[in-house]
Amino acid sequence: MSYAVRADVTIALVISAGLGVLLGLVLSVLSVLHGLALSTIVITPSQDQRERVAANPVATGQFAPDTAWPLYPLRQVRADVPRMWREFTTRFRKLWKWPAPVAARVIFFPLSAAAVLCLAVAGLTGAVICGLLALMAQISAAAGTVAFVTISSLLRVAERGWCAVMGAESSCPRCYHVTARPAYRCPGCSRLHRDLRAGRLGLFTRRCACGKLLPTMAVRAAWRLTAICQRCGAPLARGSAAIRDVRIAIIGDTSAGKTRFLYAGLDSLMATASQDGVSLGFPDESQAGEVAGALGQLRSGADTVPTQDALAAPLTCLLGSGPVSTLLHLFDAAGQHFAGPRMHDALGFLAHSHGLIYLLDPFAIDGIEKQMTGPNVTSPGFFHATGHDPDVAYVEVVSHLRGSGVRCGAQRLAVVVAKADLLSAGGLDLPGESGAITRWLTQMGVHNLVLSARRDFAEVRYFAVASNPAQEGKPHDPGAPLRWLLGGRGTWLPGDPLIRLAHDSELGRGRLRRGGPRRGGDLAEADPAGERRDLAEDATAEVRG
Ligand SMILES: Nc1nc2c(ncn2[C@@H]2O[C@H](COP(=O)(O)OP(=O)(O)O)[C@@H](O)[C@H]2O)c(=O)[nH]1
Ligand SMILES: [Mg+2]
Ligand SMILES: [Zn+2]
Ligand SMILES: [Zn+2]
Repeated sequence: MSYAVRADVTIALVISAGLGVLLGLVLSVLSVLHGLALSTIVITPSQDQRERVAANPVATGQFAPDTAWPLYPLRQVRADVPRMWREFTTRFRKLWKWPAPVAARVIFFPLSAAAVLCLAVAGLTGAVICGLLALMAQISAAAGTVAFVTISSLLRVAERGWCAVMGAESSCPRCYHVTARPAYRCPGCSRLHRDLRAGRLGLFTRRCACGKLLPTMAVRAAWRLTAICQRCGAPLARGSAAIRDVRIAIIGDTSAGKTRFLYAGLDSLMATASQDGVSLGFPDESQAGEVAGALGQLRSGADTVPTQDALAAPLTCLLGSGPVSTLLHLFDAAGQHFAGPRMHDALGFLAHSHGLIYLLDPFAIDGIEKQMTGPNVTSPGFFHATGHDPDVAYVEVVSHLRGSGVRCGAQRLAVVVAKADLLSAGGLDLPGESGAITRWLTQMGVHNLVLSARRDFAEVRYFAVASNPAQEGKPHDPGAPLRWLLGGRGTWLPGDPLIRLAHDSELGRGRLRRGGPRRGGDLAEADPAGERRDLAEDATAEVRG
């Protein structure tokens, strides 16, 4: 072969190869464009859900994963890369077959050889480009997955930590189910999202199947979406699962004064809260109306009508505002219901309550009339107790609770001697301090209660209350048992008379400066060492002494 021919062949080869590279580039661009944008296979939320259910079948008592768009590196990339490859190989195969007939190749020999070379180079170029792109996509997807898993794990740990420190939970007013993770309803399509934690559907936000962007994590969703009970579907109070949840049950015999105590206690709590500008509201509007009516009646000074029926749902109020507020649920659970058809309902709440208030009707104590003097005692109807011996009633109620698996040992018990104002009118002034009330009850023969309560509960304190409207400095404050139980869960009202007492005392001033309650609308923060409680007790004892 002459030099000139060799040069021509080389030029032809170079041109063919050059055209091949160009063709390979065009093929790759077309494949990427079609594979990733024009004819892409979109993994929809329902397809993603189906795949996950197929991989991990839903067991009884579990729910299928939520329908929201999965994060790109966690699912869609696994559809896009193969799609891009398929686009490239299909296009290349079509081109490869084009100069296929052997006769044509022979007839157009030099040209067909150049075309084959051009296609081979195009295929190689395309394969290298698509291969590199696929590799890069897989590497960044893997890195993205690691980053997402790390961040979502950290977010979950942070959320769990917040809930543990704050005592944040959600409790259902209908079925009393308690959980740290309620469901949320999408405001766009009403679809339920049962697991809104940070994860494969989104770290800080997720896109619902309907396209609506939702916040993730209970601490953020609590204020923007409607929380829903996982068990019965009832809507939960705003802030549920993001703020402290305190559940207190009021138990006692018929006519012991539970309902009146509940509203009087609430009235006192409102007064204490408003002194320091802490708001106290009712998330449920119908309950707000109910409370307004009951408080109106109480404040008018009229004798409240005895209520036979306990509350069907707990009364829920929101103390404070923002992330350090508290949802307080007060449940009026009549003692006789533990033996009746509503037992299951009442026990459902009691099993999850943080504190119990046992209302004791002093007029039901045997021989109380002998303790009283004064003109009122002889007036007709003064002794109007309709209940049983409080000692017997207590033992019955608590044995019912324990028999039903309610963990009394984990709860605080406030034993509240009710109707202290009526006793005063009869010339019997009850002491105000817990130890003195215990001694008085023992003297009155209420031994069983005093002895068993100490054993049955984590902590017991005795109160004497007059369920009357709130008044500054009034004795027998019905808010005191509520504040004590709230304090046990870390919610201290800045205006709490006990705290202010401690604050004013010499002892209190020195110690409160380090961790004293904050002023200005927020509730005081959790009190891990119970320091303020001790202070208040010290100060009370000091003032008394
Ligand atoms: N004066 C006064 N009356 C009370 C007090 N507590 C309850 N009562 C009255 O006792 C009756 C029964 O009270 P109620 O709260 O309905 O009892 P419940 O059945 O335990 O809910 C009502 O007439 C109340 O007005 C109190 O502390 N002082
Ligand atoms: Mg009642
Ligand atoms: Zn939606
Ligand atoms: Zn429920």
